[in-house]
Amino acid sequence: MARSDAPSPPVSWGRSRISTACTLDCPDSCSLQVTVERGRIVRIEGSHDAPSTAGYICGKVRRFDRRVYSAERILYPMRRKGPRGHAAFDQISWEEALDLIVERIEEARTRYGAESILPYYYGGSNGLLTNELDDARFFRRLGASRLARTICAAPTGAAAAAMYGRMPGVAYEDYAHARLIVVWGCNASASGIHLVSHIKAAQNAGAKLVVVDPRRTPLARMADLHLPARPGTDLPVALAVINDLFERGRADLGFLHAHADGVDELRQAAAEWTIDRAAQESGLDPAALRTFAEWYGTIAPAVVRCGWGQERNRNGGGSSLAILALPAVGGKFGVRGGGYTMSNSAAWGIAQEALVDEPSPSTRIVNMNELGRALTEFDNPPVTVLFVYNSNPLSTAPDQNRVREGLMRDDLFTIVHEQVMTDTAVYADLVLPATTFLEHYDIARGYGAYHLQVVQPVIAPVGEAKSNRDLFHELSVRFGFAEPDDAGEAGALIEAAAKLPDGLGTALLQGQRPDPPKGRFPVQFVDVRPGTADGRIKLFPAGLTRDGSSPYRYRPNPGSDTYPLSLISPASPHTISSTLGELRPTIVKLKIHPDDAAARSIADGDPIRVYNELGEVHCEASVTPEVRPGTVALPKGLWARSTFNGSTANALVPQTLSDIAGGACFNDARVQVELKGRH
Ligand SMILES: Nc1nc2c(c(=O)[nH]1)N[C@H]1C(S)=C(S)[C@@H](COP(=O)(O)OP(=O)(O)OC[C@H]3O[C@@H](n4cnc5c(=O)[nH]c(N)nc54)[C@H](O)[C@@H]3O)O[C@H]1N2
Ligand SMILES: Nc1nc2c(c(=O)[nH]1)N[C@H]1C(S)=C(S)[C@@H](COP(=O)(O)OP(=O)(O)OC[C@H]3O[C@@H](n4cnc5c(=O)[nH]c(N)nc54)[C@H](O)[C@@H]3O)O[C@H]1N2
Ligand SMILES: [Mo]
Repeated sequence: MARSDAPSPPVSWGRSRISTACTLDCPDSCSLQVTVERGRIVRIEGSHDAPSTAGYICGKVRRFDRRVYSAERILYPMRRKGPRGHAAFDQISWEEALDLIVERIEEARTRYGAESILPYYYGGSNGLLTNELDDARFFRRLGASRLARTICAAPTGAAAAAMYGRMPGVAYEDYAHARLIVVWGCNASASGIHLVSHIKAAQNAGAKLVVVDPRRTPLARMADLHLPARPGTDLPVALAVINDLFERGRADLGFLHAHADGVDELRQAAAEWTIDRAAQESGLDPAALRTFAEWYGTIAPAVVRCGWGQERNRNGGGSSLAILALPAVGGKFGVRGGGYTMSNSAAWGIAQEALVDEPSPSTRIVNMNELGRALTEFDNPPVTVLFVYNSNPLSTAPDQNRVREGLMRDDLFTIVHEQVMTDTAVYADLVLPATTFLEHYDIARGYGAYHLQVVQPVIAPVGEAKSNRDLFHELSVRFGFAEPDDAGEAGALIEAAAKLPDGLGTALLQGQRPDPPKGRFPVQFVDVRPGTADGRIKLFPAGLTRDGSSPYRYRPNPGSDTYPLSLISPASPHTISSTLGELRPTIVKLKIHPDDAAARSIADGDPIRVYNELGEVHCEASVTPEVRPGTVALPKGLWARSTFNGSTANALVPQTLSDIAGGACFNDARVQVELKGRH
């Protein structure tokens, strides 16, 4: 089908430099300058357009042309031939592909009802136009099952919303003003590099750095104090500091009285966690934890960078609440460089719902962390059409073997809209080519850095790739949900911009990069305040836990003798989730502490088997004190090609949910490791 409604791409046969922005799932949302020669990308650089990008970007995006022009790029629609999972496909036209989608969806609707259709999508493209816009309108009109988007940031998001109404956080640049910086479960050196230089600058100016992380991350190596708490034990650690603040008279009772509810309940919940008891539970040196409490109680301005590594376990909601409560109890707000940083995406006041502008039906909600269960157990109705885009669930969702089992079902029709032949796409019945952020319009909103930027195509779509917007718009037209229009993607950009609050859209379309309404360097409790209903901090929010229990109830992971090691799988500097994992074909190394390796006669570089009741990963060992004893680490987002047996960390991750908000428990896995003969 001709791209009749496509914008004319800015192809120039000379050399041009085009300003745009990155929409990968990363807090930094960098501004880019892309050099294009004769319609081909030759250089991708960070620009100064967005001030926090400061002219530099990560190596992944600098070489993103490797994905754009990859030999594994999906160039046209393809239909499966031969058995599932064998990666054998026939090229078909877009016309045939869209016909097939209509046919399969109509069939599913007639036979089982529209709830048997499940959209599965997440962070591949973090822009406002490629993520819950035309796609959401389409699936809502269809009456498909709804996806609970819980795979990331569900516990932290629910905690920050309940306690502070998503108050914007301390800007990266303002870390320079802090005297104490606490980085809690965040590996910014990989996961959002622009924070690091500000932390270094603050340290050079005399600030102290505390890092709470079971791994000796690059920041932990630079830290004045590294607290390698066992995974999943942050709740007792944070409550012990809170308890210590109250006990030593260092809690800011005046501030709490004026601005917070639930103070007594929080104090009571914290009372059982003495420093010694929390240190025992988390495997920390009590003296080190005491030092942390001492510093937090006496140094200001103090800022906490609350990361996502700490939320991915059964206590992730409670720990997020307790960590975020620290600045309130310690009286750290109200000064530049004091407070916390969590997600800053709410600072713009942009409600995606307002952009979608289509009521949500009250259809079945499927928690995306339970995709394996949904595909193999749900029967009322079963999932019969799975529509995957912006996501690579076979790599990124828990319980990989169950997800694979589901994808192998004969009676499931799987559609995957993708850029490259991912592990998930290999199992599709229908593969559709998707544009990258260098080939379509979008609006990028940072969730760390305070950036809001227009994304524009720098090259024409590669092959027959279509953007999410074009795909779902065309499907909507076929189903009679939308009128054909000639405005195309650029029109969609203008339409969405018009719905943005506070003149943001006009500014964007005029080529500006507007600041958030309250400024780019908001001081908490000066420029920005809690967005809770009454503007007060809710230190003991109700209604968050499934069973009605206290949000601060600690649930120890009992582990077992069979599977004594704790497995974590955090962000790798080489991929964004699984995006770009195709470029890492080398066999991965499990990080294991020398004591744990010695006990298993494992030497550095040995082939090993990492296993539990859910699956096994065959890889190699990296024996290193970088991980604490009892904890082993694999990177998140690996592709099957990175291990000997094609299974990755998620083959070992259970489909269990966190205490609040149904979050994923990636860092709650327990495993055993053994030496394995060479392959
Ligand atoms: N290069 C790169 N950048 C990324 C991503 C990527 O995959 N690669 N992913 C993006 C996305 S989707 C997200 S959500 C963010 C995530 O960015 P981060 O907030 O940095 O989250 P993680 O990488 O999951 O984990 C951070 C740290 O938490 C530690 N950790 C694990 N379990 C625990 C625990 O129980 N307690 C504590 N205190 N620490 C723990 C890990 O060792 C790790 O060093 O990064 C974004 N940026
Ligand atoms: N073991 C373990 N697993 C984890 C985590 C962990 O800490 N440990 N972290 C989790 C986290 S934080 C997250 S956010 C999730 C992320 O999980 P996913 O959302 O699955 O993220 P990606 O792996 O980056 O896959 C996104 C896919 O979208 C595609 N894509 C990009 N742009 C577009 C577009 O415009 N249109 C279409 N159709 N496709 C596009 C990309 O090519 C890519 O293959 O992973 C989670 N998985
Ligand atoms: Mo994430």
